[in-house]
Amino acid sequence: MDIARNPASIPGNASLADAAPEPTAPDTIRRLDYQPPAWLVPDIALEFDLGIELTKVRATLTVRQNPDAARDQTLHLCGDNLAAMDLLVDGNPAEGWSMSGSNLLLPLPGDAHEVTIETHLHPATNSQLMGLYASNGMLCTQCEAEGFRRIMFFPDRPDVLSRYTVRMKGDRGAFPILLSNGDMTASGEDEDGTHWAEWTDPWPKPSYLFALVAGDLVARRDGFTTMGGRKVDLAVWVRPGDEDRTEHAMRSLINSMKWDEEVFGREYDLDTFNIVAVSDFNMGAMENKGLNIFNTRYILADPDTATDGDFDAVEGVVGHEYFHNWSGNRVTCRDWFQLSLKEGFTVLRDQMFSADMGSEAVKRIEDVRILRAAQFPEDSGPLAHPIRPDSYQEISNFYTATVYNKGAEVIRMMRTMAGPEKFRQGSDLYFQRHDGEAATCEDFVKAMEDGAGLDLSQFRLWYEQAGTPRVNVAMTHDAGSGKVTLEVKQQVPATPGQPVKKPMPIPLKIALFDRGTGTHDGERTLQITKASETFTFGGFAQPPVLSANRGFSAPIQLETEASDADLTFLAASDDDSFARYEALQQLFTRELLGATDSGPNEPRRAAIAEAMGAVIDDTAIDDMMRGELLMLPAINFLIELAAPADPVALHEARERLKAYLGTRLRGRLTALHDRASTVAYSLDAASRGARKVKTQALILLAAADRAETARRAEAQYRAADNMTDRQGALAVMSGLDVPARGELLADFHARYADNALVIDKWFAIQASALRSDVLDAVETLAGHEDFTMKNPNRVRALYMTMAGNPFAFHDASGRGYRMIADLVLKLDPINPQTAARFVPWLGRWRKIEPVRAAMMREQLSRIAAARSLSKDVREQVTKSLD
Ligand code: 0A1
Ligand code: ZN
Repeated sequence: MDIARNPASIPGNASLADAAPEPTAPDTIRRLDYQPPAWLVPDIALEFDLGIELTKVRATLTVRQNPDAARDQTLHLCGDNLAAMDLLVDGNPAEGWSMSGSNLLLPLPGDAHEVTIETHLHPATNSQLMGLYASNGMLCTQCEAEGFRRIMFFPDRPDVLSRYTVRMKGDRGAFPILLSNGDMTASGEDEDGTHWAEWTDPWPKPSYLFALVAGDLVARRDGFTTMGGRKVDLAVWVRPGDEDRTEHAMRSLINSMKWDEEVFGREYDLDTFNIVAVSDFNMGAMENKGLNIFNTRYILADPDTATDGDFDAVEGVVGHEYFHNWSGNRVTCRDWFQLSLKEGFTVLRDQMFSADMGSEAVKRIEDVRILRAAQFPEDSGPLAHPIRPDSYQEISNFYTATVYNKGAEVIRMMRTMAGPEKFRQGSDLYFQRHDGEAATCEDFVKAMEDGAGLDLSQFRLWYEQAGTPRVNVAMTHDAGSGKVTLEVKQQVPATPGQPVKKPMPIPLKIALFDRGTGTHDGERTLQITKASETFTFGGFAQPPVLSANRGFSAPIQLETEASDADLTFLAASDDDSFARYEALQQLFTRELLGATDSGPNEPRRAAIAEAMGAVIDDTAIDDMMRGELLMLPAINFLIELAAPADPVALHEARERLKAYLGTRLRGRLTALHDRASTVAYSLDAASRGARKVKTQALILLAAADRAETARRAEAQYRAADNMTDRQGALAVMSGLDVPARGELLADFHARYADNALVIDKWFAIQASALRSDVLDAVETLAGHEDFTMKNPNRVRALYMTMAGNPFAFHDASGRGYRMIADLVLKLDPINPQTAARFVPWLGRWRKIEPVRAAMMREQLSRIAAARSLSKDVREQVTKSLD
């Protein structure tokens, strides 16, 4: 560092002490305040002198006035926890600069300049995992959404696109591999034991897509030739020893590249595509241009250590990040309010990809289950926001199930309305119109209107209004005329800041079944646009059975007046597999919600057992679907429907129903488990399906006969040649009070002691146990030598699992709530982004019966009263208390 050129020491300039931000209330950023940037940065050259303790970064920014913005002679550069150690304009010491909070303001006299800045970073102490940080001896970056400002002063906003050249040098022994975006254009060795590499990314990109990785890594390599003939070198980089667990990730990458060409016509655009797996990561993965960085959990998979669900997650996330190359990178977001532009669309794309790689029907059910478990509670709670939010304090809090999963549902509805071919024309037009731009959700909708030929004027409400619409369909039949009338009413609930809502346009797929023949006269899509409207159909001598929201054509809460008999009919005969699943789920839900008030409904329980028996016997469905149909609704979904709920009463009703079904169907479930146990391990659907039904059978049997099922589960555990069977058996065992339980948990730990991802499972299995001592176990595990607050996967394995376990979290003593509040307070100074993700669990107090609700609120107030809180946690806690 050249002290003389450190602006902090230049008289007349603000000193670094002045740069410390004032502790003020967090500012609210508003969508409608958007202004284009006054300055653009067409080029940036970055030089890194790498070290775990100290990394020096020198940036040269070519800046020029933006002709499309109001003129401003001051260049606003964002910074976060940075000091400029050197600051030059056109090669001369900068003059008149100042700090505004942590940002740097630099007056510039002309239209175009070259600005040079040096910063010093301390990766080893960066526990937030944003910006440049150290993980297991390697260096890596995370810049979305606002991490680049922790590396370099920069207009860190997604509408400033630059061409990056990155030169990095570092110790050859510590950092043998040096990676950044784009393609490597030069490299060399120096005599002092260091080496260097230069990477050039020809595609202009926003700073959030910048990435750098340096460390001791090994690669699985492969290649892909694009439809245009470009030969792309592919590499999946992991720590030495992990390379044998990267085959599935590489296969998923190649499948994604091919699929995006075939289904969306999108081709890859560099000669290199690198993926790096890191064990300390706040989220799932990151789509940095040409250098995707992943949480190890979404890369490493082999049969011994990863479940079938883990394999699917790897495929889905590898696909998701790859698809961002177009939906996110080539066309990026103008501002962070447009996040769903890239995330909603990319989730839809990864869902379609996974459906094409496996079973479309099963994938749809899984996706709806996730939506209901994660997004519906968000949409009806204090943190509800539209898929395109109007304001935020901390953008990290808006990487939500609403922006991602509901965002995908909204685009899926456009696809349903347009049909696949027209939808493709719309997406082609979107990519063609906006390639190289930072676009808005409105741009996407307009391209869909123009390209797919849709009128989306009312549909734009899906971007504006939060809340899950409630739709009620009442059917009447007139025997004389043979007419069926559907009266459809909708209501969108009030959400924070949106007390009054307009009716939404809803594409509702329906079919009217003839009870006698078990068939229907064709599926129809009703276009609902009003608060109340009727639809009439002729030709029905008998009242038909209504099958509605088939394929979950709209993300709504549907209420119908279907009788138990209608639901039993649909559960047995509907030709739409989602609707069949849904009919069974509704029967379960009715029974479980009713049972907490008036005890079990005998005829309904018997009907459910019969329907489940039919599912077990049905040779027309495969085991993957069978496993899905045998699953009872999650408690967290039931809480939504029962609000205000007594979660433990719901849990008990659910256990009683499981015990009833396990007893009534014991013979068939045992036979199913026996039959499935003979199927050899492979990754094909039949073998995966067999493993799925095995675990579902054990879950139901365990509620009926603990001792016998414990023997069966122990045998499955001991005989297992794969993680799906082993984890499934152990999860069942861990809920039982049998001597083998402790032994198997110890065996599992010893067997996988050096595999962090499997040790995460060991923590999670224990935190998910439906046992009265589960909170004691969580407390003990928090003191275990393998537990650390520094690793988000480990924290989530223990505490996110506990928060999602209603039996633990909603313990009548309030201890579960206290433990989550303690965690938030302890984690916040270490990793605010991850800490903030625990707050919404406490924020659901309005859904819970008053005694527990008061205790949940009390814990929120306790967090709110803490002397210093991050912006992340502060925003979530304040909103949750309102
Ligand atoms: N764009 C990524 C998600 C992501 C967002 C923020 C992060 O910061 C820690 C990391 C990843 C995706 O959708 O995959
Ligand atoms: Zn994404």
